Amino acid sequence: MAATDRIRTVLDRLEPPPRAVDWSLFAFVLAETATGLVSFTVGVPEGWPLFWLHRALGVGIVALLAWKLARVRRRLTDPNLWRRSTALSALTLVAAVGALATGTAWVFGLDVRLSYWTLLSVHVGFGLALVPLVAAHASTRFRLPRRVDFERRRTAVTYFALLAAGGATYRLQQGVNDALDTAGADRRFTGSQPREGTGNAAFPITSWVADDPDPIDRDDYRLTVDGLVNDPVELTADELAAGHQTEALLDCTSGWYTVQEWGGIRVGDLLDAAGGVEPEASDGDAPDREAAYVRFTSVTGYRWSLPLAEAEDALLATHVGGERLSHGHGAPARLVAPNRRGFQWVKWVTRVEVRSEYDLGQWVVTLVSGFD
Ligand SMILES: Nc1nc2c(c(=O)[nH]1)N[C@H]1C(S)=C(S)[C@@H](COP(=O)(O)O)O[C@H]1N2
Ligand SMILES: [Mo]
Repeated sequence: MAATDRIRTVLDRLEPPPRAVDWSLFAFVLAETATGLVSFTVGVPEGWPLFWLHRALGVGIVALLAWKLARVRRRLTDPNLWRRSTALSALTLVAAVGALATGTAWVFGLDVRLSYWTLLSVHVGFGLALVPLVAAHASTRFRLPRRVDFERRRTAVTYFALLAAGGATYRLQQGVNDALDTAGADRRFTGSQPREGTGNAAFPITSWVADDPDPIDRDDYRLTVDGLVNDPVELTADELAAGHQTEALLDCTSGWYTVQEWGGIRVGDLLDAAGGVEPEASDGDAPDREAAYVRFTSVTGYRWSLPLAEAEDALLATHVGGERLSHGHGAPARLVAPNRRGFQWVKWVTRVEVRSEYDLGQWVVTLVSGFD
């Protein structure tokens, strides 16, 4: 028996009931969206299972989609069966295939770039478009899931097999990358591809949505350090170029990473320059505001906070690879936050503020800053 026939037999045997396939597709797409979005916030290697789950679910979707298409094919190919909702179905299919194809191509190291848009950004675009499309598509043919569709033991086996096959496929794929030495072989656990070299020119300038300020005049520039510190100060660009060096890896969610030697001032030293963090009240009355976070705000309003201890070890960088930071990379000063994803490395920092509260608003501000 040919290999493809064998795969087909296994697939036929595992095929869940139609309604289970439909609802599973819905659930898998939601799970892909969740794992995909959450993965954007993960920069430490211990987070790898999340990325694997995302890939395994993707392979699962391929199988589910194959079953589904085998069943409904004629509704798409036979004009007599076309309904109003057929266009929506076709669009949903396009988005699904687009997301799967770009995700797969990315894993193999295909590196097509449109300015700073990588194939991974296109993958994210298809994925985000898919959510409302799948929801609308499901509502045109809404049928509640029934217990019987999911009750058979074989269905449970199917899902286990789908995820296992997903993981195995991905493992196999890594072997192919290594053997053929594709660009995909150098990817980090986050999926990001390397950008080699040192200094400003070695890596792309990436702004998260619309942040694009005018260059900051170095002589006029002042960094404000305030909030829960003893003596708020303003520092010049020269005062920030304190010569503290640290090697750190910048990993952008659009799919690239670079390792650079960054120079500047340790944030702990910066806070010392502002008289240190306000001490807890030692007398009877408990402090109502206890220093817990440090917030870094850009001239554009873009901002991110780090927990105090982590922030103290972070760097406010004025230099990269021995060169003064270029405007695009955040001159006069940008945050270097090791183990955090690139979008948290605030550029053009003009204010460093010690705060007591977590800043929920930063999640929105990073998306909308720069829009007038
Ligand atoms: N103020 C501001 N800082 C920002 C951004 C932004 O849009 N505005 N983009 C972030 C993103 S998404 C990344 S990956 C890094 C990229 O840094 P680079 O442009 O120096 O490569 O900066 C981060 N800092
Ligand atoms: Mo990024």
